[in-house]
Amino acid sequence: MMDAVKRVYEVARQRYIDLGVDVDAALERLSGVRVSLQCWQGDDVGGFENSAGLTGGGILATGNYPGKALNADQLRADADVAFSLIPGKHKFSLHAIYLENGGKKIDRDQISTEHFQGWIDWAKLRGIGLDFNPTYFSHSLSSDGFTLSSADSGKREFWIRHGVACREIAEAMGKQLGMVSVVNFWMPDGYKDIPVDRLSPRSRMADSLDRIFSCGIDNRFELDALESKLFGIGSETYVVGSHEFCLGYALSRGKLVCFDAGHFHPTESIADKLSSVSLFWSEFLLHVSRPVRWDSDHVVIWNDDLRAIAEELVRNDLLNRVHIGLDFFDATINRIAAWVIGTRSMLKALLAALLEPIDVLRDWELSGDYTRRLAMLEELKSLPFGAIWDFYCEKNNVPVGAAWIEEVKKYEKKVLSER
Ligand code: RNT
Ligand code: ZN
Repeated sequence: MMDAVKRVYEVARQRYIDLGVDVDAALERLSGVRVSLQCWQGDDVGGFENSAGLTGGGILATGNYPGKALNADQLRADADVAFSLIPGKHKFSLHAIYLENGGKKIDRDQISTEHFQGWIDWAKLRGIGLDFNPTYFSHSLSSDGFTLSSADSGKREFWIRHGVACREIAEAMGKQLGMVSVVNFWMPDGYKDIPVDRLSPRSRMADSLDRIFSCGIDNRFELDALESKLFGIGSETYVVGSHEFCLGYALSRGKLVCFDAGHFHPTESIADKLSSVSLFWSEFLLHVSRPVRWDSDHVVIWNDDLRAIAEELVRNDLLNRVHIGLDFFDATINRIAAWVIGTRSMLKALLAALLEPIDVLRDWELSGDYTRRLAMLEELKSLPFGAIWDFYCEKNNVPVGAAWIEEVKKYEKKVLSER
């Protein structure tokens, strides 16, 4: 261990201990958290079905930074670099379009575990978990903006078959990896302009989901979540899978809800939702993202929004009940760096929350001493957090501080620039 890192750590640790914080326990708890890195940051949500890339669905990756992954081997190699720069053991979240089809066209309702076996073997070797996402966008049968809620029963059946196939694949992943695989259902269905019938699409969507979930899947290995959204590009006025739809559906059917930080009104924070959810759900999923003026999916940074999410998870003891997924796709910067920045930020936010002297803060709140509460929350911000974080990185054999950037740059020069 680098002497300086250790020395500064010891001093910093004492500062936290003086406030009554158990630093060793905080580091121990952090090492048990698995963050799910979204595969789609690696290639701008393109996938390997064909070369068309992301089309439709109301989401958009902007930028043309060179060197994106063009096939599964490249994406795995890139993810390996990211994982080597992030402390701890984590998960990788795949979308159905990241199949390995051996050059043959396999439509979405025909996919099966064999098309993802390469991913499962890779994950197993590295001790990482896999999560899964059906892909309800970038397809000719979703180009009118409707999938599971389509009025066209043929289309709806196709997308139901897709959902069923995805759950079976995820169950196989979970079984082989010995770790539950969360399947997140996000459907872009919606109208650009004012509909006269808001009910029928929602009723068809609920029906389709019921059909998908009626297949017996072992919940020890696979869990389903529903991700709501306020609006998308092209679905500005009406989204079938709104917050209330997803909340009601999930609660009545025993499914998880997924909260994406960019899917609500710009001033609405998902942090405040977590305590309520914790009363009615045993587990839930997050899509940690960073909206900038809209659901822009910027790389997650350690800002107040992220801090608030982490604080709610820690203060309410939810780390064992939350599945933390990341969801951003920035194509203007090195994509591996994007993963590393976002995941390290998420972990930093969690560590900072774990280092709060929460008992004393709670006492002050209960006794009405809001002056002390606010004063302490401000003072905590300038404690020597960085020294604890650096120590954690070093302990986990990943670069301390900005040193990781050089690793990414080396890989960029050697590998990415040759693509
Ligand atoms: C879209 C949703 C969804 C996607 C991914 C690619 O608004 O956030 O989670 O970003 O499935
Ligand atoms: Zn999302």
